[in-house]
Amino acid sequence: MTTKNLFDLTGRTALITGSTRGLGRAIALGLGAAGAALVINGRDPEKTRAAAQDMRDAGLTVRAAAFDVTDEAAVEALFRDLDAEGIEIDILVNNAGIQHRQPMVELSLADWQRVIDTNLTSAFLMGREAARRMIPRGHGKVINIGSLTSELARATVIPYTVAKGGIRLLTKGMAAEWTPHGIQANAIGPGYMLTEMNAALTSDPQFDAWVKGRTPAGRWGRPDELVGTAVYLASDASSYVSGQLIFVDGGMISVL
Ligand code: GCO
Repeated sequence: MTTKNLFDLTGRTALITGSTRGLGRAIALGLGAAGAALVINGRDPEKTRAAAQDMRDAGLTVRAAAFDVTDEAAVEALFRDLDAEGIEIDILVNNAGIQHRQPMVELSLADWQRVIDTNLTSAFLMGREAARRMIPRGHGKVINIGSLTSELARATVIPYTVAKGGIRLLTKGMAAEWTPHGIQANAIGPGYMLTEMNAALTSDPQFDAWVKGRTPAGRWGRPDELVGTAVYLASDASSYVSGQLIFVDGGMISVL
């Protein structure tokens, strides 16, 4: 196999949760450009349909899948539908996530649970269904989207921090149980990226200055800067890599 082919995803199908916008959309476009057929997801049917059409207009093979990744029955139904359509998921990217910025002493249980369910439990629900099908096939890729907060806490985003910390260990758990079956489970830890979710931060001059000062690269990251790592972890190039969390953060996690 040539080095170029190592990263070729032709003939593979990737399901990316939360891929109508932001990091998920960028990762989906990147995996598609590497040859993968795509199943893209969002909660809103119209936004998911529109995003899928945009990607088709760009020449990609795309199936829209609008469902709530926190709803166990909806996740199970989605995979049953894919089974019925003969669509086998080779690559699962657990990207769906929300943010909620509030000090813990003011935080409601409902908001805590909502963040944990969306950012962590969904990865379990999606991973379980995908692995049930990957294990008999003897191969598969799971890529979970973590965060700098998979390692370090930031005040006012503790449910997110806890969920992303859980993603780090869930990834190791998936590796422990599924690598023996030919599946590699890894995670990507994005740094401070230019996304809608971070709009309140990028528009705050003080926070913007902090990110630029705290990051060796001296800037926010672009969503497309995750694509190389995503293609690597989705491809044969990472066939002996499992349980890892790779930070794509301009060096932020590595410096004081
Ligand atoms: C925040 C941000 C972060 C980033 C990212 C950093 O409020 O601190 O939303 O959580 O999005 O997760 O890695």
